[in-house]
Amino acid sequence: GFTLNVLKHPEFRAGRATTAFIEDHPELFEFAKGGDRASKLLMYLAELAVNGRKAVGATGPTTPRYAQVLPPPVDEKPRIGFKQVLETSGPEGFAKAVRAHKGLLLTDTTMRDAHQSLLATRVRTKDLVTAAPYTSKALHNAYSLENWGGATFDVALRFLHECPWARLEALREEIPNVPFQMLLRGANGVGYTSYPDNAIFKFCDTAVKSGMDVFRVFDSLNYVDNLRLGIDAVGAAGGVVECAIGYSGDCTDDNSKYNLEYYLTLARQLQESGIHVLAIKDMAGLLKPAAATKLITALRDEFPDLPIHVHTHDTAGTGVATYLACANAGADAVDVAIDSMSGLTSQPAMGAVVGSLAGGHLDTGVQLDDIAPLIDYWESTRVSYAAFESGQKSGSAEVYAHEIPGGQYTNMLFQATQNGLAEQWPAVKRAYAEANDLLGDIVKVTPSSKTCGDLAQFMVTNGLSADDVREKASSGSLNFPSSVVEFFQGALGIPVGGFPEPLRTDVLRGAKKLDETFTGRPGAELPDVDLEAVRTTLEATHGIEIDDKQLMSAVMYPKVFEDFMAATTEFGDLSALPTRNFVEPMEVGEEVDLSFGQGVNVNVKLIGLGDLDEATGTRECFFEVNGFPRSVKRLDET
Ligand code: 3PY
Ligand code: ZN
Repeated sequence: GFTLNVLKHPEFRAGRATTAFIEDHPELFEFAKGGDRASKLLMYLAELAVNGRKAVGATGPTTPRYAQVLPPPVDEKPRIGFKQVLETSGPEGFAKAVRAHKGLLLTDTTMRDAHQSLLATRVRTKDLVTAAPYTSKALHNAYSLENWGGATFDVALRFLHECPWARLEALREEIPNVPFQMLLRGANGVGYTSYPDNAIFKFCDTAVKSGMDVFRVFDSLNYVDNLRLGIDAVGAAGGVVECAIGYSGDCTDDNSKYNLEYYLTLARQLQESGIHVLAIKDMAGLLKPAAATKLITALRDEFPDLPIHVHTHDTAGTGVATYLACANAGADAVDVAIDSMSGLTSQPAMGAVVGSLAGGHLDTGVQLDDIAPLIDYWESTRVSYAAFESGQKSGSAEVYAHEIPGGQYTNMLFQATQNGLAEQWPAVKRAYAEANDLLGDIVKVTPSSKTCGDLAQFMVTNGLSADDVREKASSGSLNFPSSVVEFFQGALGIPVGGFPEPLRTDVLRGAKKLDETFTGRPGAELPDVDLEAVRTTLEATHGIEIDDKQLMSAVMYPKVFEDFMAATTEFGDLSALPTRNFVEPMEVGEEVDLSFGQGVNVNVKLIGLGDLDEATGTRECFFEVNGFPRSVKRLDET
């Protein structure tokens, strides 16, 4: 560490130091309190300077220098929105108002799925909150803003070193009028595997208390028992239960196991479970316009009072056409992203949907002129996340064959490219389709999509065809990825139509897990977690009071939470750092302005890096802070 020596300050030495000195230089006062925010930030800058970008998990291209284009300030009071309907009439009243609304309603996914699909979920709270006041104005009449859940929870803690709950509360503070929406992985919460039931209940309750409104509940296999657990937990918390059916295959094909009858039967079961809204979750972008017309028309006819909300990804480029078909068939709401964060594996562009329906009976009520500043803001903000762009250049209708979900597609492409296996990418896509066949043609979304992706990579790496896999599995000579073994153990639940045999038995026998299987809902076999015991342990470890939010972070991600606590102890609150400097190590001679709010800015310049100290394994980083020399020692892990 280091300490600022106020006594060495030239003005102080010259005898001019009075209380006014501290008032004129609050940043120095900050620095003088050992363990303060600015000195911790210097430690983060030193970490990047010494060890590169690993703290943030960035491997893509160097971040260009580009100024953020800020949205205009908002000085009027927020207009009344659906959040107020929810507050006064509850989830049922909200559902009624949505059904009664004449135009097509929009959900803006920019703050969750769009950046999960395009930028590896890396968008920071700081950049979300900057857009918040203006978003609250331009989208005052939206169905919701999807801004939480899915992978954002994990990534915030793991890579952004920030608290997901603080994000939720900060956004709520700025946006009082539009409902917030999150993606809940049913019995898997915001994780990758079943949690004890009481953990899911407590998680939903805590989320509602922190400002969450609409919970889109899904299950990776559309397994109704898993879905019901999520439905019950959200219902008990007082949230809007928006239950999603994952869309697979093509419902115009009567011979497919995912035909119209499949969806209608599932929707009936969900309606009986007490949902407020039905969502069609087309996570890969497979729902073509004709199929959309058929599916939504049939659902609308059978469930006249149930709001229908459609989610797609624009992977093939058919998203807007699909949404227009959905709207015309009676869907109430669709998911779009601000144009500069849309398209490809993200959601279709908001402006395209708004423009297409403007002036007609389905007019969205959103004005293109109003969203223009958000398009500029996100276009400029996205530049600072260049290190997380996947490099995908165009959409492709190949998705109808491989069915890779949007977020996973960019993720796998990015990894293949970073690992120097870009030329294997076509083989991975083909293998993904074969892996899906081997697994029995499953619904593929987190975490079942990971199982399928792992099997595909395994096949490509080992040069195995589907037949090879079947043969070698029967002779017990394959060491399958653990996610594949767990899938066959029933750890995700039971897939539509059951498990494929003899592959299931072969895989389980090979892994010596034949007698370690789940028979129904996996979470039903887990004992409740003793939440108060976990809290007590955390309080003892960290020497602080642990609130429900921290408790639920730790229950969802025990190891990641510990790393997060260690990182915040070390680096503190990183929000004063511009995103470029959060991602990119400073170059020698480079300066950065840290803004601590209330006009307090601290200028930091990197002067140089010392030689490796063989004895301690550290390297000294020399900075100038507001012109004064400071140095920090950092363990060199390169
Ligand atoms: C997630 O689970 O994070 C998803 O986005 C699934 O579509
Ligand atoms: Zn999605």
